[in-house]
Amino acid sequence: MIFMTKSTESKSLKVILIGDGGTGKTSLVNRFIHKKFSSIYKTTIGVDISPFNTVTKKTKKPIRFVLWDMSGQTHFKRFRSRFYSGTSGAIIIYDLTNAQTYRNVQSWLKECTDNIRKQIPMILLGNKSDLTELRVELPRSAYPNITTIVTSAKNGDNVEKAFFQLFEEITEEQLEKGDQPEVKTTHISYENS
Ligand SMILES: Nc1nc2c(ncn2[C@@H]2O[C@H](COP(=O)(O)OP(=O)(O)O)[C@@H](O)[C@H]2O)c(=O)[nH]1
Ligand SMILES: [Mg+2]
Repeated sequence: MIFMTKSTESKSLKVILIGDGGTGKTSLVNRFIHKKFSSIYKTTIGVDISPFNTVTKKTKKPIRFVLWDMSGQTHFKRFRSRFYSGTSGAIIIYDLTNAQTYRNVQSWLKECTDNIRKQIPMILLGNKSDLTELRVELPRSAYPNITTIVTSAKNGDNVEKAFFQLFEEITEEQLEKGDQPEVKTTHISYENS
């Protein structure tokens, strides 16, 4: 389902899901929101936006989170900067059976810092833990500064735990403000000649 949230609506917090195509971003959102799983692989075109209301321990009142699930195949730069704009938290996903998706976490992290330019809560998910036979050896703690959780969108292992781990890391200040639309400013400097 694709629809837009208007900035005039009540405060909401944007959480993005990023990572290589095929790692399970769409499946994780499906598991978390609809409690189901499908093995039919549909490439996400553009972005799927799923609003979700929950109460966090910090706020004790309902908060509206909006999950943004982007296609890994979307290469347009302008689209991407809009995708990242106003993000309060990020979930980065790799596939436990595919070492390249783990190495690529590095470039996803870089894309985040390049586009967001402020510290936001982030979490790293190693997905497809149900495929124990296919799991590959990965360099441990390649990303030491980010909490890593092993999940399965297929059987649901750790999925709720992972999303809530991130929701709880959202700060009071972020909750207070909600999404802040990006303000574009032009800097003009004058030089004395
Ligand atoms: N076995 C298994 N397959 C998964 C899991 N998560 C996703 N998949 C499968 O991996 C493929 C890609 O998943 P998808 O959610 O579309 O990935 P996305 O491109 O990152 O959105 C699909 O065939 C899914 O059914 C999982 O936890 N376990
Ligand atoms: Mg997808």
